Amino acid sequence: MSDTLKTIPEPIPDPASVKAEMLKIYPAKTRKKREKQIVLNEPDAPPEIGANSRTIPGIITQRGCTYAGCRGVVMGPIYDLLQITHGPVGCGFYAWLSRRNLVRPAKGQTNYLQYCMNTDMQEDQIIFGGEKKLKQAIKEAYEIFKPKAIAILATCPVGLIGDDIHTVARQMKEELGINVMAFSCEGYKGVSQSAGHHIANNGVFKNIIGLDDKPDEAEFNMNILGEYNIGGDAWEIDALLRKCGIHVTSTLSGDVSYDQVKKSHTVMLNGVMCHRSINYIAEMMEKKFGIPWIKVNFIGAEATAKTLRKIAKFFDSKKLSDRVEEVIAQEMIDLRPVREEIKARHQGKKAALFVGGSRAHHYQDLFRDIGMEIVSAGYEFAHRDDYEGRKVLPTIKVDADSRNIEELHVEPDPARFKPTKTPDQIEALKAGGFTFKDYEGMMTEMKKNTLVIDDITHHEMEKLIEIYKPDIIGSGIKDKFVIEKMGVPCKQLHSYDYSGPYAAFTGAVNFYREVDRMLTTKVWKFITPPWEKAPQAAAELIHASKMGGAKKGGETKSWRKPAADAGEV
Ligand code: CFM
Repeated sequence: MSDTLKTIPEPIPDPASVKAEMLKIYPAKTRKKREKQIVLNEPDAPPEIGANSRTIPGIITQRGCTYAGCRGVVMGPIYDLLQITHGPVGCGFYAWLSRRNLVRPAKGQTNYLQYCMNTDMQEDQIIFGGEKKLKQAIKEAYEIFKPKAIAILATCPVGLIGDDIHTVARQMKEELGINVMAFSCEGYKGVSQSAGHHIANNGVFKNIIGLDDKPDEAEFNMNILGEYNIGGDAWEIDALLRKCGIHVTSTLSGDVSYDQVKKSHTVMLNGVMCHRSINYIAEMMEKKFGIPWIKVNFIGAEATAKTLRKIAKFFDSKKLSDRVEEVIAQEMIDLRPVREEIKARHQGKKAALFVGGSRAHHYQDLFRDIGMEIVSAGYEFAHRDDYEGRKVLPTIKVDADSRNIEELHVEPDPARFKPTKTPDQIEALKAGGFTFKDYEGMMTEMKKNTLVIDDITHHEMEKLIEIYKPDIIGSGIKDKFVIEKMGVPCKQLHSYDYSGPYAAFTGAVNFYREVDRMLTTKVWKFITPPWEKAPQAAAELIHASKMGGAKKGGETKSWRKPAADAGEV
């Protein structure tokens, strides 16, 4: 990247003063914490960012809970594993199809995704314990569905009252003769859904992976880890790899069956899409079975081409490399004209991204494909390595919240540790510039001085919009309407609302068109952003925050108030 490219063009306000403006309104303690979570980027030597720490009470965060990360994210898409939420019905409902992790089970295969299985915990169970009801629910579910396996997922009250779901699972496993596993993924277990990913990774690794040693017959056989088939993304990736001659045994966890997960240790390579949610399984599979993992990214045309070439290089086959080049060339024939046409309309426009633990990085490529600038980005719950790169892993302090989550001790399997590559082959690949376990993080690919904001608050988002006036924001449902009421289109990048897929080449074209549609629609002209409705109030707010922030019992005047009563600061 050249130096001129790394510097933000002139019209964008100075990020240091934007940061100061965002922080001004906070009480000292909050400001001190948030200060560490908002940094000015330095791509060559990313500065340390505060991440994976507790959200301050009272701040409006976009984060979800540990149960959501375990039940909703990693476990949810395994479609024929019967999953019972032990807890109140609201938690069960929350994990019921809201994420759009689509499935297309083959004929005759079971699909439990359309059900919402829940113990419907009531006051009675909170006082006298819920184990009896849980056992009843498992028996009832077994009698009706006769599933291959059952997972029990804990919600907050389960941990608070001390229900022993692991003993229940053991007893039921013996009684029913099927695999029954329990996940202590109470919502409060960690600071965000990230802890839930780790708990799910541990559970899947201990209880499912390795149960079937028979590999699929394929010359080039791999898993895609950390891909959840939102809006059909995994289908695009699978179809593209198939075109190249690469077989995917298991996509963890997107449109995947329990039986596929059981044999996912029989592949030659793991490609990690979302590093945040699944790096644990990738690491453990490498240690136990000798399967190397590499970072892949199928979001964006250039990123997809780069990933295909990287996979081909790993398999070290001329036939595969030639085929990959042919496929890329073919796909680009369709993609290029659409991209160029849309790029001409939106070159230089500004985007900001605040999503989860990987998409705020991956989707930058898609916006750059059509010539757009990323003015600011951040994750909701990622760790420092997702921002600064895996090289910082040894320097990350393990706090009490992280210590809460079990670290499995994994040894090479005496019979099944069969490395795909010899140490010499690995060294030769590395010498040629190939990188294993290589996630470099979001910051190395962002421009110098762009604002990187972890766990952004609504207040900071509003400030960001007011000052930067981005043309589009990629974010989630919790802030989508706040953003759109300010006159800025928001591309919902979690479930994609109603659209997608956005992965691979076909998905990229869908995304370019969607962004084009959102940026060119005239609807935004009918919305008067608050600062135009009450410019006086906006000016006063800025003045008030310069003078030290909150006034009158902690209440601060906001430009959100109608102009009529916005005068008495
Ligand atoms: Fe990984 Fe995800 Fe994400 Fe994630 Fe998620 Fe998601 Fe996400 Mo929503 S696993 S970290 S916990 S890519 S549900 S499919 S979109 S926040 S950026």
